[in-house]
Amino acid sequence: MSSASVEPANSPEFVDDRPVDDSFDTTYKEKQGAKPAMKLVWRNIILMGALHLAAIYSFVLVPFAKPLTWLWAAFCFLLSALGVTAGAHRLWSHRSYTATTPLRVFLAIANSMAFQNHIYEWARDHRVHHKFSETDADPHNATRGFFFSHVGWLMVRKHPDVIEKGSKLDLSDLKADPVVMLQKKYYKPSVVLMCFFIPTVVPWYFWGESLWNAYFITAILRYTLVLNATWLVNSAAHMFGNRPYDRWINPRENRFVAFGAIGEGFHNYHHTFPYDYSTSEYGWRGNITTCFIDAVCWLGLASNCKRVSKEAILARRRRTGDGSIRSG
Ligand code: ST9
Ligand code: ZN
Ligand code: ZN
Repeated sequence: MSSASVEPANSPEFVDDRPVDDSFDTTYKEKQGAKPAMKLVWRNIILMGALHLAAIYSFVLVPFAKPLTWLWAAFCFLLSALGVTAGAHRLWSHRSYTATTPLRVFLAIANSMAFQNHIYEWARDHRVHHKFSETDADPHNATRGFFFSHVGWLMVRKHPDVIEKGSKLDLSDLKADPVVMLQKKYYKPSVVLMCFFIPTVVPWYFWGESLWNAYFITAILRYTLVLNATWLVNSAAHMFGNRPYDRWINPRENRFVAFGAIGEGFHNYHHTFPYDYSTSEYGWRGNITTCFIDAVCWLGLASNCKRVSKEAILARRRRTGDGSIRSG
């Protein structure tokens, strides 16, 4: 595996030789005066409500399903989670490592299984989240409360500043990636196939599971669990936990979230060093996504993993951390 150590102090993030537009912008100031009224999107409220009711019903079916169906659901969880963590997040939003075309195709397919908006939209919203974190221009601004940052932001029209600031981001690297653009073009059919059809049909065809159980457990329940594990990064990991790297920002280290989100809950570290491919100081510990990226590097499918040096982490902890990590 090839890896590159990056110094954190004011270091720009690079796509090859160009910066990635995901660093916190200290110059942005929220507009003075009354905030625009919240506009509810009833279609999303109803669909999200129905999805969660169906997920609760799916729990009841779990004991009646075959053990192979449970394993398949766990596998689909992992695959769709990797499409978000190793794909949309660490590769496409932050360019924290480089991936070959076969790996990018795999991650884009896995990402469609997660059905969390296409990669282009996900990465654009995520860059604007890092750049304008906890302000009006942050799509899931956690200062608007747990519910808003968890799921509420998907049920209302965006604050105009999100769109205004987002439209000024440099997304040329995403536009230049044919895999990202192809997934964008065929997003709807790819979601029907990967998020719903394949998860449902495989248990029915290969081990005789009922289509009913397969649909509710491996499509609906698995999808809802991946969504909530992801959303907890925006809500819980912006509110609960320590801030060993930067006590002046909201994002926290939250091991519970890291477990559910296969390594993405070390959020104080991640907002301090967004270009680190591991999103954590601790490598493989609690971080299936880092294990995956290291494995694909070993296979020759990825390279150029950016990592912050131990010395730089220590210096940053001493300079801006909350002192919650004492050793080292
Ligand atoms: C979902 C996404 O769940 C989850 C993302 C989570 C992120 C987590 C990050 C944490 C770190 C990583 C951890 C990973 C952990 C994974 C663990 C796995 C186990 N800039 O959008 P519209 C433009 S999705 C620039 O309609 P409204 C836009 O292009 C779930 N431009 O805004 C468009 O322009 P045009 C499924 C922007 O009307 C126009 O504005 N999906 C930006 O305000 C209007 O766009 C859903 O539930 C921007 N940032 O509606 C709902 N944003 O017209 C999907 C927008 O020219 N979303 N524009 O094309 C929606 O229905 C709507 O977006 C809305 C807002 C109702 C939320
Ligand atoms: Zn965040
Ligand atoms: Zn990020």
